[in-house]
Amino acid sequence: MTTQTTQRTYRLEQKRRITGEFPGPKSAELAARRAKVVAGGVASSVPVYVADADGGIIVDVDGNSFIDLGSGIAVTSVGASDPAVAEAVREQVGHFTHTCFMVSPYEGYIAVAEKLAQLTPGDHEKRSVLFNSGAEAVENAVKVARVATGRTAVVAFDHAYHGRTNLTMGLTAKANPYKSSPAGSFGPFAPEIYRVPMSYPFREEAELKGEDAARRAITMIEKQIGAENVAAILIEPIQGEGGFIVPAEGFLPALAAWAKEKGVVFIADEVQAGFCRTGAWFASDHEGIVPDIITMAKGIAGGMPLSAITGRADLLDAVHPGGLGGTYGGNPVACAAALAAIESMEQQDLNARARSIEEQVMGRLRRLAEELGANSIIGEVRGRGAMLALEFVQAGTAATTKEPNPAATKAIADACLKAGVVILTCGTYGNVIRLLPPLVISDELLADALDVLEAAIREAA
Ligand code: PLZ
Repeated sequence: MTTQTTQRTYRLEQKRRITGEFPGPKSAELAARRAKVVAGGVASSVPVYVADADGGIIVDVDGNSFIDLGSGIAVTSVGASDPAVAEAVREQVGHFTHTCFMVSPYEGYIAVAEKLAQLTPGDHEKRSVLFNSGAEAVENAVKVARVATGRTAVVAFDHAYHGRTNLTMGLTAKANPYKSSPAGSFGPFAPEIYRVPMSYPFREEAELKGEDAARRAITMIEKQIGAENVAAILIEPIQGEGGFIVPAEGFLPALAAWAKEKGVVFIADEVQAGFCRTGAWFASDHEGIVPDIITMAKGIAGGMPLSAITGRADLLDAVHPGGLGGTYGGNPVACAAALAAIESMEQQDLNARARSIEEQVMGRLRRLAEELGANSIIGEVRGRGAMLALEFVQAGTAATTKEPNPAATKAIADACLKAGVVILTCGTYGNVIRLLPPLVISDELLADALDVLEAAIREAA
């Protein structure tokens, strides 16, 4: 297979460089200022403060250059300062920054909706609404499903992450830190949310087929809720915060078919997996799923805050005029950024680029896992496109109890950071390292980051 490299030129030198100690003096000064005014509930993964970012590089205020394997949690797929996005933003702010689409509308919003109708799965008639965050998109998908069906129950899955607002906290599976901790709870949570098991191939007792995992969930729904009461099932086609869990083949199609048969709205939360991340426009595309409603955010607008729901016209149009909206939803600057970011994705064929990243990373990590052997701390290497992960277990348990190893996971992420690679963890058990590089990262920089990661894993193993 050919290896697709990026043809772009970068504004910042694409090289990892740690100049002495970090956090350096300027980051330390900002940390001290922060401690006096920023709430402790907001945590940051790295102790350095950003001065600039471009391509696969983040430069801190003390002049250290880190390789970015997080993309600000899967946002800056086109890079953190894509020239086309930057230019579109500059152009738009020179005209108007805001009028509110609900007061005096503008073309950018419509152009984004046209693009979404074209890119999302299925060639049926579609409608879109734009918002600001992923959580807001999920909330609104549920609002639409409830009005359109006249039903109230919403089904979510184990290991799911859908946001931090009240409804989306309820939809999220993991208690600490999202819903509560020993310090207290953010509840009470919204009612009429039901949780069913996910297909998590690595952690199924026996090799459970996708259809069987779907049957397990469906049986539970029918028994405990009753299909006729279910407004929507909401699922991340590849789970993000929960651990980059790719369900067994056949799981998603079986759920979607059941939903269709029962008049249940099938909502795919593609906030993290969408927009070229998995080597396709949407993760739903890999199994030919056509969701009734799809939620999007993150990668959509090259770093500007924008989210969207796109779905069947009959569902979206069931809501009364004035029922959906918000002051900032579909902000004109964010819309201009989205149109530019999507054009960059098309022009640079970032779907192909994500598949090339998968080949390079998977090849190396699978070789490493094989070399370290079946009794090592690497439980599984998985993912699609540039949404890849390693799940770590206690040595010797990969084939049996698969005992999670959050300590090794943290040690590896810390070692990577020390060497100048920003890497994120995730997972219900905190034992997954996820790789989410900007899709415009160069092959050389990616290889350098993998050298660092590989050394850190060997050290921890
Ligand atoms: N749905 C699938 O991944 C956001 C959040 C990290 P917002 N994921 C990263 C954190 O600790 O807050 C996400 C997601 C999926 C919804 C959301 C929510 O998107 O833009 O953060 O609201």
